[in-house]
Amino acid sequence: MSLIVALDPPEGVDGVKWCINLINELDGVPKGFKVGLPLVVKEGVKGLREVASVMDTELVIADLKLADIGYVMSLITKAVANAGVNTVIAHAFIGTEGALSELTSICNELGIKLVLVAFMSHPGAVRVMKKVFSDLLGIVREINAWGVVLPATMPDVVKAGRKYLGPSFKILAPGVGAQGAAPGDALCAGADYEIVGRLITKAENPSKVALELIKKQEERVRACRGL
Ligand code: NUP
Repeated sequence: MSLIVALDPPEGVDGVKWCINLINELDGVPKGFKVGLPLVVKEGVKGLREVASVMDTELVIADLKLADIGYVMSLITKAVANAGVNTVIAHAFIGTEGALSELTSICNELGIKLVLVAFMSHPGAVRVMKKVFSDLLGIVREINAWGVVLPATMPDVVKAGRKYLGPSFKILAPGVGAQGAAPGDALCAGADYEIVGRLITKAENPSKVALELIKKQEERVRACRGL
């Protein structure tokens, strides 16, 4: 199972109800769910707790893209861990001393998986992130993060990341569907999971679309591995 569903409630809905409906609808289909600021800003940590409590998946991810001093990131991480999250996403560019080293310690203490963003999926990410990509991967390796975010929209970047990091880091690749990447391309390039939001959450029949997507991932992976 290589699908993580991103739950970003749109404007004008009850964010908690919207997420819970989708979680129930997608029961047993994805490997994990990812929520972020669109839910937490709207509904608070209380809302996050309600949503996390109905997730029955291995991965319950808070994508807050933390990018602050260690002390502040620790406060936030403790709050979301208390709300039932088991994985947090932070930016790699903030560096280790005073930031990611402290966050790593807190995550280890709390049993939280840490995922670092080393390259984003939107076109504008190239301008800066391309220049510092190997430094960011170096940070991921140095702090021994559980995983890294690399763009499904740029399979070559995923491939380069896998080559640099080797097999022991998880690669999570957003950008499939609404941002244009095809299902399975990032998996073929070395990703472990593809993160998919709107293609599924805005569908009339989300579970049907999610199951079709998984089928497409499997077909694509079989083809690229020559199976
Ligand atoms: O580089 C990134 N790109 C990206 O889209 C890093 C991310 N974490 N994401 C997240 O993936 C984004 O915040 C959203 O929750 C999800 C993609 O959603 P969609 O474009 O499939 O709707």
